Amino acid sequence: MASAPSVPDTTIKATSNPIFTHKYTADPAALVYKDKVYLYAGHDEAPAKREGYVMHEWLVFSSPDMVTWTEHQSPLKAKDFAWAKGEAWASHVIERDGKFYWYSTVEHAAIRGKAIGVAVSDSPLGPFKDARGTALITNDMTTETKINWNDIDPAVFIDDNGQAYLFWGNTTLHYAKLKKNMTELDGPINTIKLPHFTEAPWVHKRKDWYYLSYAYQFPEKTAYAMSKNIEGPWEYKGILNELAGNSNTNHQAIIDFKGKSYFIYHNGGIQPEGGSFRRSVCIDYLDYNKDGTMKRVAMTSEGVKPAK
Ligand code: FUB
Repeated sequence: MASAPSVPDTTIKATSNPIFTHKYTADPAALVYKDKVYLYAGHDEAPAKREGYVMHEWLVFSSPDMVTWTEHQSPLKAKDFAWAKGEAWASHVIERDGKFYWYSTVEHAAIRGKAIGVAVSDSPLGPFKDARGTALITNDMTTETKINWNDIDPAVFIDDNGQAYLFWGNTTLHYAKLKKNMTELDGPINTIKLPHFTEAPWVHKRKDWYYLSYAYQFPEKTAYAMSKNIEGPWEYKGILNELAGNSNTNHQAIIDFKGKSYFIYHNGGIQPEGGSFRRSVCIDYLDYNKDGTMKRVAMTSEGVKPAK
């Protein structure tokens, strides 16, 4: 692996998949804001051959065209949440009224298990700071499974009427309304049942359809469901992406940018040391059928062309 560029603000041309080869990147979440895409990723730092995640911080990259990326200074670390022990697992950043909210999975220091925190900033590039001083979701708030990593992988969606929702989970998929301040739940925690749900929910809307994509089975493929209502019922629609090479997890973000749709995911494609704990973000096009269903993603080595 090439040595890491010095950040902040190093420019990278991503002319093939994986898009970054100077460091391992996982669990992509993407935000389109004004005329740029902001790509947030976990940083896989496990040494070669080590089995198990080593993840201390998240990374942020921005691009005007999906190919030329600027890497910025890491804007958030797991330990920026004073109540967290560490472990910067999957996250999601969303904008509301000019503020940027970063929902993050971390290991709680005092309450057994994973938890979800929220950090806030005036800029998509940070600096971000803990918005609550406490976790938004802790393991003791959900009791369907005995595992302690079921409260992970936040995905936030703001519906057309302004109501925000937090989706999250491993093994069991949950959602709850968020207050307008984006930092408190606004009602009960609900459960959604989908075939072979593992983790990594992502919600998006196109025309009058809501889409809920997620990591399916283990090793993970990506599957999805559709609904006419954000609160369901959700109808399972099948596999969206096959196993991504050399990684037992997958984790997708879906965006539209400059007239095209994109599927952003990770694989273990950097050789010789890439794998399930040294993952790499990739981008391919996403296409829809006339009835609104999504075509299965064609993962490519070439990746995407500059968006105009
Ligand atoms: O990166 C750690 C965990 O692996 C994420 O939270 C899951 O989505 C899976 O990708």
